[in-house]
Amino acid sequence: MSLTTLQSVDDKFELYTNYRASCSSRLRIALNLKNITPSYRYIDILDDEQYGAIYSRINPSCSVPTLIIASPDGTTLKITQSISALAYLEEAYPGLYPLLPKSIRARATVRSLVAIIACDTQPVAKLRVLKNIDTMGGDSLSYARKMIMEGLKAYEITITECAGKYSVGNDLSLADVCLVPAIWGAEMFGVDLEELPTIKRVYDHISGLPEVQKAHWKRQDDTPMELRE
Ligand SMILES: N[C@@H](CCC(=O)N[C@@H](CS)C(=O)NCC(=O)O)C(=O)O
Repeated sequence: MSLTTLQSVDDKFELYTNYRASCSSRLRIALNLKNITPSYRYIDILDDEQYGAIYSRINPSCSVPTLIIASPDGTTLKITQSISALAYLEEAYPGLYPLLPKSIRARATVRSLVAIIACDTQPVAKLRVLKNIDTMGGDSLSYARKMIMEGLKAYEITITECAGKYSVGNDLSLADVCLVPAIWGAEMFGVDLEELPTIKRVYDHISGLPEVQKAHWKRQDDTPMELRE
């Protein structure tokens, strides 16, 4: 048995999450693909629990997710950023459903796509930004739709060159892990995906995977009953 397999069996994972948070969904999908089952801790971001005394000490950015890994030697690692957590999982358990391609050129493309979602799109349309726009009397819904569409268009143009079954070639990668929750968010805001044919084709393919279905925001233990599927 390889060391990586042993690590995956022996480490204990705790994921602070929220059903509708796309950044948490990235981790739920990646952990499902790697067949790692964490203990879930639910943070109600609609009720500002992320700013509460307890959680703000766990994650000083007052956001989800937070991934905590406890190893059998008694050491604990806390990761407070989703992309850092995804990178850690790739590096610590390379044998478990690799989500980075072998080619360093393809890896660069995957990382560009991850950044389009995680740096250029989600941060400008996150809950606290939209709440501030509302407070200032703006139209947060139109703003969110516009920013999400701009980000997804950049993703669409980029993958037109490199998509196969998935965003980059025929292997599922971290780009897809970030794309899927972005599409769930886009759907919540009523963004029309018909303008994004390559994304739609890739998304339709990925969304059928059982690991992705299980991570869907409508199927989490903290999903309100009226929104569950
Ligand atoms: N860069 C952070 C962003 C985390 C983030 O923005 N999380 C959102 C949910 S997707 C959140 O907690 N929002 C609560 C808020 O905006 O107050 C990461 O990738 O982990």
